[in-house]
Amino acid sequence: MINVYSWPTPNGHKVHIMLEECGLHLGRDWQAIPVNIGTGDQFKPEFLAISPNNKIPALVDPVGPDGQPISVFESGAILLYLAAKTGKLLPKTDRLKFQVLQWLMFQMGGVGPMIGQTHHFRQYAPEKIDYAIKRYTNETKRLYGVMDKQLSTHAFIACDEYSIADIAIFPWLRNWENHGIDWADYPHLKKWFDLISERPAVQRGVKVLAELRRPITDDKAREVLFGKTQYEKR
Ligand SMILES: N[C@@H](CCC(=O)N[C@@H](CS)C(=O)NCC(=O)O)C(=O)O
Repeated sequence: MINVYSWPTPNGHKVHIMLEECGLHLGRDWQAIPVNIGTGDQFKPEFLAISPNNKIPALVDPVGPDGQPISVFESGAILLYLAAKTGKLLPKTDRLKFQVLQWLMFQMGGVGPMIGQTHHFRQYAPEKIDYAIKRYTNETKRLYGVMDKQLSTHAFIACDEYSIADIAIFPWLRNWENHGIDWADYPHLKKWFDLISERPAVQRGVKVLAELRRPITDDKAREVLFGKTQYEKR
């Protein structure tokens, strides 16, 4: 049984969706172990032992590539690990594989971090800082524009095959209402978004642990995620 240490956030959803897309089923092949990032589970020594950056998701597979147990953190690395393990969702030819990898990196280095900041300054920051809201909202709109343009000539984000790049990006756009986005400006991206939303494995994946999610409004969660606890030296 693969253990996924996770929480119902975009980075957690990527892995839940990937497992289901690969034909690995929740309860049979894998289980989700909740790491409540609002109460500080991510700082427990046993979690830090597999995820030293104190972030979900992390995966522990009792049967790694050499038959020995393996743990992997960073959602992009986990998607690559599962693609290698199952032979799915990463094209075999180098040309297509690198197309997918570049869009995966685009998500990991751009879409995730930037939309994360947009969300932070629009939703969570205790003061409304106009400069930060504009800076990250504009950057988010720019990234939506890049994806819209790419999807005007490709069926999926990296190429004409569904891949781990689509799985990495999709969960980050589910919160589009909080990103200052008008879908009318991104028709190709909207079409892709609707198509991915309809996939049964995606629908199963986004439900995993969903009942545990709480809005980050209490002082404890803010302190853990954005205050003293987050920045303690460990
Ligand atoms: N680059 C990391 C980012 C992971 C990440 O930011 N996880 C968030 C939830 S989406 C988290 O665990 N936050 C807890 C914390 O910052 O203490 C990945 O893609 O896995």
